[in-house]
Amino acid sequence: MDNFSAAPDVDAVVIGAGFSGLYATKRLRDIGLAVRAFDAADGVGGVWTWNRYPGARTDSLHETYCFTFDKDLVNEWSYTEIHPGQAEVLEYLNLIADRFDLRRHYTLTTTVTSAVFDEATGLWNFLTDKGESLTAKYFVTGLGLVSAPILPNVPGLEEFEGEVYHTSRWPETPVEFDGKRVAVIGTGSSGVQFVSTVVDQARELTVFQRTPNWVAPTGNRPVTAQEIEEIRANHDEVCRLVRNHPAGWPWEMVDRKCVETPAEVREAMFEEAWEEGGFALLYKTFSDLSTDKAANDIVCAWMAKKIASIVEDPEIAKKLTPTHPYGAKRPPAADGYYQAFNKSHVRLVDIKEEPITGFTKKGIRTSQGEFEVDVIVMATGFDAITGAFTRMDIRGVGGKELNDHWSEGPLTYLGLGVAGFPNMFMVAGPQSPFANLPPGAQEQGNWIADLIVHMRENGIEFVQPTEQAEIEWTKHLTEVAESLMTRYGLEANSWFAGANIEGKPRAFNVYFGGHAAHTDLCAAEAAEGYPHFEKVAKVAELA
Ligand code: NA7
Repeated sequence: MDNFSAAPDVDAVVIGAGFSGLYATKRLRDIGLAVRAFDAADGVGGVWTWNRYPGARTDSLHETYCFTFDKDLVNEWSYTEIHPGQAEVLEYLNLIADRFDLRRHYTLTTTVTSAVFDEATGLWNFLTDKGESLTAKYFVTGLGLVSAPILPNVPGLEEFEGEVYHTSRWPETPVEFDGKRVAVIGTGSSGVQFVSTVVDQARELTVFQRTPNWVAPTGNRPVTAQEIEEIRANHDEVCRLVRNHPAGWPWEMVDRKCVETPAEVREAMFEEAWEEGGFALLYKTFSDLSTDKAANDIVCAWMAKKIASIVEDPEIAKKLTPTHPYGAKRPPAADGYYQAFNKSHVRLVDIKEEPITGFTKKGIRTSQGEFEVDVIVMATGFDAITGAFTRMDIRGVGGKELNDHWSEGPLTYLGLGVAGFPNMFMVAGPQSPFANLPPGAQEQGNWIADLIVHMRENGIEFVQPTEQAEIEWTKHLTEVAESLMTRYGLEANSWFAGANIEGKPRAFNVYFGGHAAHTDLCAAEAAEGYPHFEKVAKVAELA
């Protein structure tokens, strides 16, 4: 809905209607700004409007995959499952939009194609794909980490006569798989969730795997009434735990080393965490799995045995077993994924051995033959983190293109701002923490609103991080990623490192120092009066 058509110039433009954009819109509106917000989808919900594929659900835990700023809402709303499914998260985000009267700010089904800073006016000029242009003083992005989908770079897709879907562009009307021959390309979170969900519907299911993943079970189950009551009664404690956990999880960090623990003890702990599911194996067992390769080798050897114990054919088990460390790339979770490969109608195609060379009328051609199918599901992922930015035309001071500025990978300060792009702020943008998203979106939305209030109170018209701050942040972020298992991300085609796309700059796109450390750094930056930002009254004063 568009309430501002008579007066197109507003204080702030927000792009995105997921957790990040919705909360930023609310906060900016609450500090008195006139806000217009845009989203390409036809509804609010961000990634959850697009990723409707069967099996889509969070790996985050229900009590933390939500905002915490409104205690009444915390006491009124709860998800029904430990790992909420797509429909429920979408329902929650729609509730947020309604409850806080955010819809009136949004123009949906509209893509902002360019954002150009005009030095003459000191304003950002925006153009949309619907031909609208408007100006604003502040530009806030909530573009999402995984919003720019990619397809395999092989020819012939238009020749295929069956159905084709991308998991992130899933239709709203249900897709029937009963009795069909289904191909799935990709074994990231979307691929493994999809496979586990449709395996018993399809007549044949062929999984094309480029890189195997360590797939833990989810541990999903209904949330009990008693759990909801306890969470509400102890909500401050849940918030404290999330605030202090590197990944924004409601868990205390463990302080015990895998390499110092006897084999029987650690195996019992791995088993218990595996049963609990999701990220319990990574976060609830030992503190050195992410930092010490020797410790990581131990948990990987244990998981490899686990896969071998589930998958009956040793050759298939071997193909399904990753060679990269656990955590080098984003580990998915799904129930019954490995078990699916014991079914006679399920095939695994290792495309490192047998590359896909093209699509045909009837299916998929590899170097060794043709696979005839009725449906092709692309679970091939995204030009993650930076893609939604670099697909736009964003230009700052002096016409500087963001694409040029980021030609060797993203450069930001704290993931919040970019040198040369005054009054542009990012929520969950490149170089921000990779963690449970809603707590970070709330922290960062607050931080941006507080900075704008500070600007207003101090006669500051323009802010941007200094180039030096960007260089230091990028250096720190890289050192952190290189000190962890994420350093193996390049070999594992990790999108954390831009390595899932040929030709994309290899650079760490997210901060692995953790949600807690990042929140502390942001708080210190604000408390000290934003020392890493230039703060000026006139455009000409910007360095
Ligand atoms: P991901 O995690 O990027 O997974 C994409 C998968 O598709 C992954 O297995 C890729 O292999 C594979 N892929 C990508 N391009 C190709 C081509 N050209 N041919 C064959 N296979 C390919 O995306 P998801 O949607 O699963 O998950 C994204 C995030 O959303 C997830 O991590 C959560 O944070 C939520 P690769 O591993 O790159 O070799």
